[in-house]
Amino acid sequence: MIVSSHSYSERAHYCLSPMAQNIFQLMEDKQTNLGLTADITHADQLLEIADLLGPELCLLKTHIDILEDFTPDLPQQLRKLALKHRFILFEDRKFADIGNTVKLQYEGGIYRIADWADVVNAHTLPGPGVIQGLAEAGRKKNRGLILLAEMSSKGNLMNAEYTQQTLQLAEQFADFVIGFITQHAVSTDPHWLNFTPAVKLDESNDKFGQQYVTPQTAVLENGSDIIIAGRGILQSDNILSTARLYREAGWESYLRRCER
Ligand code: S5P
Repeated sequence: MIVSSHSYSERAHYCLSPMAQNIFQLMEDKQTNLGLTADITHADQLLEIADLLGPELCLLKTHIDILEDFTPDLPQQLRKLALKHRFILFEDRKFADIGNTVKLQYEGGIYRIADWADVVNAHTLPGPGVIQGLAEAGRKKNRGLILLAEMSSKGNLMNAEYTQQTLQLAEQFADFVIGFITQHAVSTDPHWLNFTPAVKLDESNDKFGQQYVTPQTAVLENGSDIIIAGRGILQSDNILSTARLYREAGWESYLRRCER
């Protein structure tokens, strides 16, 4: 796959989705392509980290359902921080059901995800209905959807054909789908955002088969646009200085890619 050497702001012009446009522009303006996966189980700690690391990030990825002490006002506090530091809120919900069900899960329940998450993600296994259901709730709020095209976990079942079929589904909903969770750029089309989780400065695995790549490999070799790091930052001694290292590594790699 030939990786796009266009700048993020150039790529913003190709987007049909206002959310994708916004993310490309935000990255260029703020000079960061770093996302943080905030797999944190207590609200006060989540808010504290979001406030501390917010200036370094283009995106904060949450798993809202792992919080031990969720309260309905928490999402609004996260939104305030997202506004203060200018980052995108991505709820990593991985919807994977029929359209009617995912719409209910997206809009309702105790989390009311559609009210606060700028972007969410979904598996394409159920077919186009999962996207249609989410789009019915998300389009009117100008939200964006990311499709899982490749996963980082060892032994996952997403083969090359699945990834290509996911791209084809995305193309049918290009005003709402903004890109992919993927380990490699899925298309040469410049408007798709490639989000890569499982990024770590030292390549390693965890005991459950998580497989990490470095920021350099992700951006320069694999064509990632947004690197998303979690434990690599959160388990370090000084999370702010570590986040800055990740930010630098991601941004340098992007600049080098643009020079190609
Ligand atoms: O393929 C994937 C897709 C996702 S969204 N592999 C992943 O690890 N993720 C998510 O990224 C996962 O749910 C977790 O929130 C994060 C990885 O965290 P880390 O601590 O291993 O960096």
